[in-house]
Order: sequence, then C-alpha cells, then structure tokens
Amino acid sequence: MSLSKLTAENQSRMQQLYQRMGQEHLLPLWELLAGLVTPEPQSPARVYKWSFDSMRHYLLEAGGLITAEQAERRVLILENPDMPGSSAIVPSLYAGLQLVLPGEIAPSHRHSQSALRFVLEGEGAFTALNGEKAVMSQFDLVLTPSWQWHDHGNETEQHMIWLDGLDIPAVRSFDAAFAERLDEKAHKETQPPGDTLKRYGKNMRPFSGSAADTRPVHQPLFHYPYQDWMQSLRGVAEGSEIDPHLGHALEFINPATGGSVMPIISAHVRLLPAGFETKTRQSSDGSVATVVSGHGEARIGDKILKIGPRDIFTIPSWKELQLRADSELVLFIYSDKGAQEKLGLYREKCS
Ligand code: GTQ
Repeated sequence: MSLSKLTAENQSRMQQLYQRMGQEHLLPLWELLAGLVTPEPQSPARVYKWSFDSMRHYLLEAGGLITAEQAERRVLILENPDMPGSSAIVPSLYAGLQLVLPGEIAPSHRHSQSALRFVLEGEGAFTALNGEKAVMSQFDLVLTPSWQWHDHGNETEQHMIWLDGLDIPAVRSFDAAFAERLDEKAHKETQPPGDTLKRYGKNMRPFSGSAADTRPVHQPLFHYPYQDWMQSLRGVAEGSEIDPHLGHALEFINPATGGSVMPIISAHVRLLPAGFETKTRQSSDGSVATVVSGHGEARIGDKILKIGPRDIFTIPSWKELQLRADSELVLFIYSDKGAQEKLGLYREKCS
C-alpha cells in the first residue's frame, strides 16, 4: 500500500504515527503485507556454485594450521553470498566442507540439529554414531540424526573430505538448538563397525525388542554406501523409462517411516544419461546439489551454471530448474523437503 492514496493531511499524520509507534517496536502491516505474503516464494538465496578444487585448497591450508580436536570440527562453511551472517546456504539449511586428517579425532558431541555427510574425497575414515563406526568410502551417505552422539576419526594414511548438510538454520528458526559435549574424546565402542548395516540394511531388523535390536526404532539406518545406491540407480537407469523433469531419481529413505532420511532433511540422487536435458521444474524446497560424476549445465532461474565433479551449488526454492548432461551426470541433492511435506507446505510445478 502506498500512502499516496491518503489525503495530504492524513499522510503527514500517518508518518508521525509511524515515527511514534516505531519507538515501541510496532509496524504498519499495510506497508509490509505484500512482501510478507507473496504469491510465490521470493528466495533471498542466490543461485551460486562453489568449485571443489578451490574449497579443497583452503581447507587443506586450514588443516596445516588447526587440528580437528582444536577446532572441534574443522569445517569451511558455504554461506550463501546473499545471506551474509546467516551461515546458511539456503534459508533453512547449512552446508560445510569437513576435513579429517590421518590420526585425527573430531571429538564426540550431540546436538538437536540433524546432519548428513556425503563423502567427496578419501577412503576409510569413519563417523561413529553412538559408538558404532561407519567406515566411509567416496560418495557414501552417512547420517548423524538429532541427539545421537557422534565423533569422526581417521585411522588411515589419507585425509578425508566430506560435505556436511545440516538443518542448523531451520532449528534456529524454531529456537530449539541444544548441544552437549561428551567428557571422553571419543564415545566408547558399542558395536563393531558395520553392525547396523548387517542388522538393518537389508529390509530386516533384529527380532523386535530383543537385546540385538540396538538402534532407535524411529531411525535405524545411518549408512547408505555408494556401492549400494549407485547399483540401484544404475539398475533403474538401465531398465526404466526416464522422467522428463527429473531424469532417473531415487530418494534415500528412513525405513522406519518410508519418508525422508531425517525429519527436516531429504536426500536423493539422480542420473541423467549423456545428452539428456530435463524439462523445467520448480519445487518449494531449498536444495543443495553436488556432482558425483559427469559434466553438464544447470539453468536455475535466470542463471546458467557449468557443473562438473564435486562442484556444490544451490537450487533455491521455486527457481525454474533445467538440467542438461553433456556426459552421464550423477547428482546428489539434499533439501528441506522432509520438513515442508510434514508441515503441508511442499509444492512443485512441472512445465
Ligand atoms: O560434524 O558434528 O559442519 O556439529 C557443523 C556442525 C559439522 C559435526 C558441521 C557440526 C558438525
């Protein structure tokens, strides 16, 4: 609304009113409504791409200056350039690039924020969840769900770098952030490495309620190895018709619910055969994507990004997305779709 609809006298009185009530932190909705209740999302996040080589260079330099233990977590935050001070990559989500050097331990803690790790470089380092190590390979997905103890370690000769995806900004918006540090450096080992995959990884579980039923009922799995998800995605790509808007796409699920991997964060992978171009699609979830393999182009709103291996880029809410694969393109994407679906907010539009 513009004050020009009012008489000159009322305009001037209104200005004075704003001045006085503003001192008591009261604002006129009629000036702000159009910006608050928009016909569709007007994301404050910029479409932006970080190149892996550049991030890796800075991260390794930091690795020579501070240990994982000193830092608690040695991570470079990918902050959206249009959201300075937010530590957010899109409004609800956080992204970081974490380095664990040979022999290091990032000490055990737990927090209300949920996290995923997607390995970009290295082999054999681990995340331990409640004392069970998930030994990781490149492009594995590992979860550290809300309020579960986790430490990271590396008993190999090579460093490991992974993408951290957390719901820090979403949890902050609810003012529901809690965290605790464990007194010992690392949680004591509770299960042998890989135990959960054996017990829960093949659509089975230990007899319910037995002593062998070690994982929380609501979140049994936490390791989704590359070998497994790629085999499924490859199988789908070889045997099924392709979705014109998505390419071949498989979502990681929490087997306890059939829904998103964690309450707020969803994750999925896509495969686009060489030469394939998707039709335009919009979705209301804010997304972070990384390239597992291949080269191509992402048109996101009015931006065009050239994308290649291990680049990380944003797909803000409701931006028109069109992907083109110059060679076979495999992407890993996480977003806040899990939360939006639960809250009845999620929408998509295909054209
Ligand atoms: O590894 O627990 O990038 O707590 C940010 C916060 C990683 C972690 C981050 C964290 C972690």
